[in-house]
Parts: sequence; structure tokens; C-alpha cells
Amino acid sequence: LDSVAPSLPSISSSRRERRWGDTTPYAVKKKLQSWFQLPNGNWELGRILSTSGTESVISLSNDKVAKVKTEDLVPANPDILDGVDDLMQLSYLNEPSVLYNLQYRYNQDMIYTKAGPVLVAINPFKRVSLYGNEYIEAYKRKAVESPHVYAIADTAIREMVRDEVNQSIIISGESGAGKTETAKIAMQYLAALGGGSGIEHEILKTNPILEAFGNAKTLRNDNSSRFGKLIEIHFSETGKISGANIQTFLLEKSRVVQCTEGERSYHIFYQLCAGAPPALREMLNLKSADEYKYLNQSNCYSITGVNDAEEFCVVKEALDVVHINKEDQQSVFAMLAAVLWLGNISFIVIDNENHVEAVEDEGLFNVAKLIGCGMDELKLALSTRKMRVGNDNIVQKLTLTQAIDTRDALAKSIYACLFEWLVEQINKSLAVGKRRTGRSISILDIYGFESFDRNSFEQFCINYANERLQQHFNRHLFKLEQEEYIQDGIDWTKVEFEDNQDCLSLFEKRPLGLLSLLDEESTFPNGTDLTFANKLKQHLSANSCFRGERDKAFAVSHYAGEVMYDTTGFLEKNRDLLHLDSIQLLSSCSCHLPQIFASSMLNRPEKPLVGPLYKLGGGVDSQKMSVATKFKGQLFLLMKRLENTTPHFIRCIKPNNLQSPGLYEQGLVLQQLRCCGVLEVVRISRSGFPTRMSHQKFARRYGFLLLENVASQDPLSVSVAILHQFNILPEMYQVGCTKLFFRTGQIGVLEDTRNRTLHGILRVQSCFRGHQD
Ligand code: AOV
Ligand code: MG
Repeated sequence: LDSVAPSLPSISSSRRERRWGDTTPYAVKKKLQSWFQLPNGNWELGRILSTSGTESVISLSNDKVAKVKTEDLVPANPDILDGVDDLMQLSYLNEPSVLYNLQYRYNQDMIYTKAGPVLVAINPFKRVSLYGNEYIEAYKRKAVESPHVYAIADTAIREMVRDEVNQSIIISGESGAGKTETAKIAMQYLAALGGGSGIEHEILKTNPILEAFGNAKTLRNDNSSRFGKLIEIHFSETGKISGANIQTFLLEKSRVVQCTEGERSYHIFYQLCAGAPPALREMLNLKSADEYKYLNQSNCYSITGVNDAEEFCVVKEALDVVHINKEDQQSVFAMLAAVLWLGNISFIVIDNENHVEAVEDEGLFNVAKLIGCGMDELKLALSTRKMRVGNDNIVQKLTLTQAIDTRDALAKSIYACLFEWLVEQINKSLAVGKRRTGRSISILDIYGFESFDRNSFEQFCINYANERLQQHFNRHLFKLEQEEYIQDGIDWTKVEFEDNQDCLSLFEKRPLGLLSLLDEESTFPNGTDLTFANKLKQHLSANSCFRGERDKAFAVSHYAGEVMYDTTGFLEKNRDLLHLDSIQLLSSCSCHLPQIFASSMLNRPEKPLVGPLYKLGGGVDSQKMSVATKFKGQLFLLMKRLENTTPHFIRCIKPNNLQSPGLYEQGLVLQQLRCCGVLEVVRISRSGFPTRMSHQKFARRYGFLLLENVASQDPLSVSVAILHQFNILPEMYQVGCTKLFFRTGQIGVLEDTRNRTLHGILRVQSCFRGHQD
């Protein structure tokens, strides 16, 4: 005890939050390795030198020793378990052991680790040599066993064929954790194994296109997806890819006109400005990115390591591959240029009531030319609004704010329609042939959980989507699994998990939930962001997931942490109005894309047609669905679709916030592991009974191995007789009313015996036949 370094304080138990410490009593023995937490929160490995009463003395790697409370020590695993490829194999399952194991592997570029049924992927932020044809071949031949996205994709294919059930690969994680890259790696494998028809090349080329139009640099991720995506890849009965279909969710369109300092708008704008060849430049009257207001407001033009001009060529080639012809490509680029030029249109005040008119400058001229309308019509559509008052049509002049909003709404709509149109063209090209095909594998990659200093409507929607996805994950890995045990009456102590139902209810409850209240306030003519915020505080303050904040702000306790939202702009973004004047302008254009956009807006009931101002078709208000409600509907359908598939979960983890390689921040990793429930999944899988078989099937499959004749007995008795004969340890299985439940690996033992016996029987039979001949 004399040698205790006085500089090291003893560590109190209050600081240590051991949310899922191992329940096995930990006999503190001399020489055992043990974890203890440093004041900075990191864990350090020590060896126990002595224990007296409630205190222990441990030696650290740097030859120092420390006195700590014995109860603060957390058992460490023996060295031979260093870097196991499935966390289930750890003898001691506790937070520091899991963190250490993942870090041990990460330091050797082994970024994938299994956590029971879930694949954990830690973003390397650098090229790792784990991909390509050789690896694909190896996983296909099952020559390698280490956890990998390829192995997940391989399992999905096998289970699709074996069980004739559609599969899904569901990728989640925070912004910048690596979901989109992981989705591409999975697609690569599916394309390699199911390739042959040529359609796989098209499928892979959708990635650069959708990333160019739907990804942008944010403060969290240089290539952040600003839309959600589900790609469903169809396979024929012979296991070949026969087509695909892409569904996208809620593109963040505000980014087109508004962008935070240090972030960028969509990649395609910068690519076009940097990479358009001279003829195209001339036709679009294209300038450099910094001359466009929509792009120069955030003061960020380039991304380290990315050449926008080169990317532009990649995108053009990809557009060729998915059969978007040159003429359509030109129209696409013209629409992009029109959006950029729209941002440069300015207004001047024309009377003493602050009404404005668009200035006849380069901006106005170029937009009119690019969308194919007259300058006068464009000017009118941006500075006035037609209204119906009683039986009269009147024209109202707009103020500066109204005019700017109208201009920006037009730019956002053109861009969002362009995105949808592109996805539609891609889907036509990827369409599954006439012959009905077998099955599909869907890959889900949505925008990850986001928490910035300032969070708006976009983060509100993105985080809501993540909350839904988290519930799907929970349902499959905890709820359904445990319900099955309980339903079948087996002995089972429930494993607790963080249920996020309360937070989802906060969003979805009617009439007093975030979404309903938002919609209600959005339809009130006098509703403002402030009245909305006040209403939330009035009705939701009792909810434990909700906290009213100063002014127009409120906070939500998400599964991944608390996020503070600023309601500024919520109502307008939720209403997403595009005035009829703008739609009419687009439909009168001579270019075909604006016409298509206009008709898509007019034909869909949920599209921008309201406004308390418009009465259409016999005076009935055409009610437009709000953005939030539409999104909620999409998410429900998505969940329903996923429910009908066998899910394979991949959890991406971001090891640091600097997007830099080799940096593993324990606290950050731990927080992600905790909030997504990875640790509980391991716990359930380890103590659970992942293999199950009905008594009938079990009796049929193994009954013949019995020494005594059991033909007359019921399946349950046969099953029990088999278990006894083979001395399967009682703790390795559970007998339910309808099924048998086994721990991992147990069924393999029986299968081996079965195979050996079958081979034996066959050999005996063939010998016997040989004698007869
Ligand atoms: P995300 O999809 O999860 O974020 P990404 O897939 O875009 O994250 O990954 C962010 C960046 O991390 C990529 O651009 C790569 O630089 C790097 N990265 C990720 N995975 C790998 C990998 N396996 N190998 C090498 N680098 C990788 V967001 O879309 O923001 O939620 O909305
Ligand atoms: Mg992404």
C-alpha cells in the first residue's frame, strides 16, 4: 500500500455509469486484469495487486499503481479473447470490454465486428483493403469468415433463395457514420453475384447520379445524403438480377436556396459550374460557382480531395448508362442553371407601399431563356399574385419578402421536381422485365441522426425518421424475439432495452403530438412559428421526451440524445406552398421539363396547391397534404414494406467527429453503441436461444437417430427423447409448447451426428447391395 501513487485519485462509483454491467458476480482475485475509468471517462486496463475490504490496489501499464474502490472495477477479458470477431464470444460483456475489442480490431483495419446478429461497421475514414473482386470471390466461396458487409449480403441472397422470402439490409447510424458507403459495398456484392444480364452496371451507376443531385457537404459529412433511399433489387428464380426500383424520401429542398456557412448546396451545382464543356457553358450562360448567390452565401466551394469537374464527367457517363438521352441531359443542366440564375434575380421597390418588381437583368433574362418563357411573364409571376375575391379576379402586388419567397419557392420546386423526374427516369431504365420475377433484396440508406447547434424543420424530419427506424430495429431484435420466448412458455428473464415508443408517440399522437400540432398551426391563417412553439409548450410540457425552451425553441429527447429545435421557418416549410401563378408559369413554358413539373404538381392532390388564397374547382379549397404528414405516411409504408422482409441490420459507427482516420474516441463510440442498443443485442443473443424448430420438424429430422422405437409417440415426447439420448445439456435448450429453442451452435452438434449417421447408413446400404449383386 505504501507504493500507491498519491497523484492518482481514487475513483468514485457515482461517475461510473454501468448500464449493463455483467450480472455474473465478479470475484476480485489477485492478478486478474480489470478495467477502471479515468477521470476523463476513458477506461484503462490494470492488474489487481491486492484487495483489502472495499479497496483494491491495481497496477497500470505505465508502472504506476492506484488505489480504487473494488466495486468500481469492471472485469476484463483474458488476452486470448483480444479482438474476437463476434462480441458474443467475450466472457465478460461490459462496456469497456466491448469498446476495447472494437478498438483493438479497428487499429488493425478490421472495421467490421459482429454483435450477435448485427454487423457493426466503424468508419475508417480512409481506404482499407477489404473490398474488390478477390474479397467478393472469397466470401462467395465462404473461404473467409471475418465479419463483412459482403457476408451480410451473401446471407441475404442465401436466405432469399432458401426461404423464398424477400430480404432487407437496413443500415443505420449517425450522420457521417458510413451508411451510404456501406450501402454501395452491399450493392457491389449483390451486383457481382447476381450479375450477368447487364442491368447490374446500371444499378451501380445510379449511385453517382443520386449522390450528385441528393448529397451535399454539411458540417458533419462532406458527402451527406439529404434524402432517404430504398433500393429494391429484384432477382430471377435463377438468382440473377432482373431489375431494380428506387424509392426516395423527402429531399431537403431548402438547401437549394439557403445554406449554412461552411456547408455546400447539392454537389451537382458545383460539378456543373466546374465541369461543363465550353459549348454547354455558352448555352447556359454559365458562370463560376462564386457568382451565384445561392452558392456564394455559405462561402464554401470545394471539398478536400474532390475534383468537381471530374465528378461532372462521371455523372454524365452515368446518365448515359441509365439511358437518359443527350437531349434530356441538356434539359437537366438547363434546369440546374435556371435554378442558379433564379437566385440572382433581384427586385426593386416601385411604389410607396413597398411593392416590388423583378429587375430586368442578366438573372431574369437567363431564367426566362432557360425555362422557355417570356421575360414579362416571368417578371409578373415573381412580382404579383392572382387572387379571387368573391367573384372577381384581382392582381395583388408583392412586397420584397413575398417576392423573394416566391422566387425561392420556385427554385426549390424546380429542383425537387427535377430530382423526382430523374429518379423516375432511372426507374424506367431499371424496370423489372415483363416476366414476373422471384424475390428481392432491399437496401435502406436514409439520412442519419443529426444534431447541430441550430436545428430546423429538416433535422426534425430526419430525426423523426431515425426514430421510426430505431423502433423497427428494437422490434425485431428485442420485442419479437422475447415475445416468442414468452409466448411459447419457456423460462426467460426479460432483457430490458431502451424502448423509444414514448418519443415516437410525442411525434405521432393525435391530436396532441408534434406533427398534429404542426399541421394544425400550418393551416391557421394567423399561425406563426411563435404561436406554434407556444402551443407545443402549452400541450406537451408534461411529456417526458419534450422540453420547452426559450423563445421559439423546444427540445426532444431522442434515442440518440437530446436535440434542440428552433421553430423558425417550420410552418412555411411544412406548408411548402408554390403559388398557382408559378405553376401556371411553368406549364406555359416552351421547354418540356417545366411543363412536366407543372403537370406533376397539378395532378397530385398532395402537391402545392393550397393556400388559403386559392379556390379551385367550384370554390372548394384544394387541400394539400403538409410535408410532415406526407413524410409520416411514406415512413409508415416503408415500415410496412420492411415488415414483410427478413431484416439484416448494419450499424455504422463514427469513431470521431473530425472525419479523420485512426482516431478512436471512446466516449463518442460508447454513446453510439449505447443509444442504438448494440450492447443489449449481444446480451440477448448470448443468453437467448436464437435457433428454434417446431417439435414436428425436430422429431421428423432427428427421430430416426433414436435407439428405441418411438413411432407411436407424439412429437414433443420424441423431441425430448432425442435431447436425452444425445446428452444435450439442459442449459443449452428450452422446450416450449410448440417449439424447441437452442443456444447458438447446439443444432450444429445434432446436424453433424445426423449427417454422419446418414452417410453411415448409405454406406451400409451400398455394401449390402454390393453383396446381393
Ligand atoms: P453516412 O451516409 O452515414 O452519412 P457516408 O457513407 O457518406 O456517411 O460516409 C462518410 C464518409 O466516410 C465517406 O465519404 C468516406 O469518406 C468515409 N467512409 C465511410 N465508410 C467507409 C469505408 N468503408 N471505407 C472508406 N471510407 C469510408 V449522412 O448521409 O450524413 O447520415 O445524411
Ligand atoms: Mg449517407
